[in-house]
Amino acid sequence: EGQSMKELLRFAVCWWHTFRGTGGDPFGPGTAERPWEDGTDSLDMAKKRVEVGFEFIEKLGAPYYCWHDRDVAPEGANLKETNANFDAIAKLLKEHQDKTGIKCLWGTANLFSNPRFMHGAATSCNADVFAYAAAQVKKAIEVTHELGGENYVFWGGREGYQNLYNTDMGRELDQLAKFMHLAHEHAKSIGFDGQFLFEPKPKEPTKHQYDFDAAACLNFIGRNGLDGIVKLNIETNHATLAGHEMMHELEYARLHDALGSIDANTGDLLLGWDTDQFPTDIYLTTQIMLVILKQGGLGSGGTNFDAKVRRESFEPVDLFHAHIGGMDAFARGTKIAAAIRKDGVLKDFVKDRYNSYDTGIGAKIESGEVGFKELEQYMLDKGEADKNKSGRQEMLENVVNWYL
Ligand code: GLO
Ligand code: NI
Ligand code: NI
Ligand code: NI
Repeated sequence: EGQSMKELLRFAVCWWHTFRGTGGDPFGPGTAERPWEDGTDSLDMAKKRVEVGFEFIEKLGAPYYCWHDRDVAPEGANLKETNANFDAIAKLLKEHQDKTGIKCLWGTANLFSNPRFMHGAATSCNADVFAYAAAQVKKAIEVTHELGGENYVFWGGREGYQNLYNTDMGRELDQLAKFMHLAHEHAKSIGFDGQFLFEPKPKEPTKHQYDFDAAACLNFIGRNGLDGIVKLNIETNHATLAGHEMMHELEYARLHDALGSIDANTGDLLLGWDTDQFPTDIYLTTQIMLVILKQGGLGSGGTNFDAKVRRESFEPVDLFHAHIGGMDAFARGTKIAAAIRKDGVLKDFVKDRYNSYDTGIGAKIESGEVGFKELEQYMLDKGEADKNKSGRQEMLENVVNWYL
């Protein structure tokens, strides 16, 4: 549809799973063989990972990468040291970007791992923690800007609560809104015009996440004057944890002009948590691409593989196979989605399904010229609603034709 697949998909490799993933889970330590790792979180190790990481992304041929501050650079003894570590790594990342042409799709701050965030970050009951989170996000936005990042993500890992008896929800929501406005002000002041993105996710880690799903985020955005300032980064496994299909979340975001980017992965039907598996299901990628093509692409967003190899996949080469499989599934899904759009059957069917709004009482509802009184009179005169307007038979025939 006028865009090359590369321009459209804008694949990104995520730093955290790909280069920091160990295969550890709550029941046991890491299993992954990562020959370059020395088992420390030192600055030297972080530098080594930049070499390995860029070699990997370049060999894979992915145009973008994404990071959290703490997966690229280690935390120091205090904020000053932490920022100095980050600066040293940012310089190295920039050199590698310039050398390879690989670009930063987005940066973000990890406001969920350190114990200081146990009661939240922006929504913490402790003002010192709010200040720390602000300082951390300030720095992460600045580094994203230095690296030419095209977006900046906020996944509110600890922005939620467990129990309302000890939580002032109204106050926490206001704090989060204040935090977002301060972040926006700072971004403007340094000339960073990358898109801010919320990443909705329910249940993990807090019971009641304020950013539960696209609808919850959009309500928060609209209510707090953040329209357009914050769009959404939609992740498949988060959609399914919220009880939605990925396609629903994407379309809901798109209709609100808020579909910014995607975290491409998939969940597991039988496992109830965010398993972050690589997407290989062509039906899933077709659905995703139907919405993305309808929007005409993701703009500054992209397709970030927020995905990890299984605990049993311990050899480094598995990281290549996994990404290639994901890219292939998206390429095939794109072709199928483009073909579905080109033959127009689905579009015509949907149009046909609502055609009772083209004339008669439907047209009057559309134009707003009737109220409840007139609608009641219409039904009183008519007696019974005509239910057979769905074009269901033609739809079934067309679906059968596609599968044949
Ligand atoms: C966790 C999220 C996470 C985000 C990233 C941005 O479930 O998917 O990986 O994508 O942390 O903060
Ligand atoms: Ni994610
Ligand atoms: Ni996730
Ligand atoms: Ni994730």
